[in-house]
Amino acid sequence: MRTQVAIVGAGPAGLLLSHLLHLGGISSVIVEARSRDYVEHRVRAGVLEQGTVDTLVTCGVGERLLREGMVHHGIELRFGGQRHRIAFERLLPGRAITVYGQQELVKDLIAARLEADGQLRFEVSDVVLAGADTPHPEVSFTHQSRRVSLRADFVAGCDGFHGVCRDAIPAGVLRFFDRTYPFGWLGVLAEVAPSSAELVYANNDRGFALHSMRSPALSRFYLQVAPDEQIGAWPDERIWAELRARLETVPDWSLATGPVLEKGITPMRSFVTEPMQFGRLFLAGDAAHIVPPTGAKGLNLAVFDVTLLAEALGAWYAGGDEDLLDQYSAACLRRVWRVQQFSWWLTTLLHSFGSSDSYDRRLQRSYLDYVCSSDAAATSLAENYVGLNRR
Ligand code: FAS
Ligand code: PHB
Repeated sequence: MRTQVAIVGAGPAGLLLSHLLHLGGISSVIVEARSRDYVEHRVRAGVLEQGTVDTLVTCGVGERLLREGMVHHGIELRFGGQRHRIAFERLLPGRAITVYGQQELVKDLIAARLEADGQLRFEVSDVVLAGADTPHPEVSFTHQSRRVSLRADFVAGCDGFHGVCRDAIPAGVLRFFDRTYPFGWLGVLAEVAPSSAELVYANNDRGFALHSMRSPALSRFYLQVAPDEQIGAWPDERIWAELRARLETVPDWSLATGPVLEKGITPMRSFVTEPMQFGRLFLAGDAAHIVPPTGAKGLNLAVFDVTLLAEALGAWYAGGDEDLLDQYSAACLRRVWRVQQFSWWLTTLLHSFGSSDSYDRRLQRSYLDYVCSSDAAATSLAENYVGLNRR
């Protein structure tokens, strides 16, 4: 097979990149390890920054997002028996977030690619990259029991944290920066109407809890749990009891419960690869960086990366301009590190790190009181949360 850009991974990064390249008249082939059904039903992120929504609408895949996405103009912080709303519309007029499940975005992107006769190969195995540092890189893989060699001008590594592209770069080229956290997140998808109109971030002595949602009939919750927690230790009854203990801490508010449709535990880590490129191989999204999901940034950062990569590849094909390709990694990393710092900071502010009577706990409470009493502090949180401007 021959294409202009070989893309490994059909998550948000790979799919959006392929769509953006198509709009620019550039051919691509996506190879994905999982089935189409699996990637379209993998429950993950839920919050889109303003800039992400603008990008998706502008490139023609935002129609259902605009119809079904829930636009929110604030979030609630809940701690010490009080609740405080961070009002985006007052602090940042015109800026908002949209709640829309990542799997819905994946469905929209796959539909758009297939409608445009996009080349997607699902359920591939044994993906191997060769020649990344030559003008003719190659991705070989097995699909439907046949070994295929895909030759391309460029390879986009959009295969997530556990993919193969990052490891295809020779040892000694990359530097890794990482941080692990002494807890994980237990995520729950439940068939129950949200008990809050907006997201609720709860800092509680028992641990962090988040009330999010997916639709007027579907709620999404997260509980801070031990890093080695097993989902088998969390029957539904225990999940609801713990969510109530951490969220029903303010007057006149109770949590509605319903059937649990899906539950799972996600490890928490911060991770950055520098640089994000090697020869004709470019890493984007989780293949290059991971943030703790507290700030709802992972998906949005993936969109930012591929927007820059599509622009850079477009300039190269249009006239051989290599500047944007050469600057890709540095341009992405400026935003990656801003998002890394915000995600680490919000995680550190909201999670319990052991004793509820410690110096760190007092620092958390002091900053939470400050965010709730200072527009300057609240605006800083808000502008990072809704997403800084796209450059
Ligand atoms: P993805 O991981 O989405 O996609 C990579 C794709 O590559 C996958 O489909 C994978 O099957 C495929 N792949 C991997 N290896 C391959 C190989 N060798 N060959 C071919 N294909 C291969 N972010 C938030 O903002 N909020 C959240 O609440 C949140 N929750 C998360 C929960 C979990 C369990 C995980 C793992 C991540 C979560 N994230 C969350 C982050 C997540 O949303 C990512 O940021 C987002 O999926 C990034 O998209 P991609 O970079 O496309 O990577
Ligand atoms: C989600 O709805 O999945 C979600 C929302 C906000 C976050 C993290 C996850 O900070």
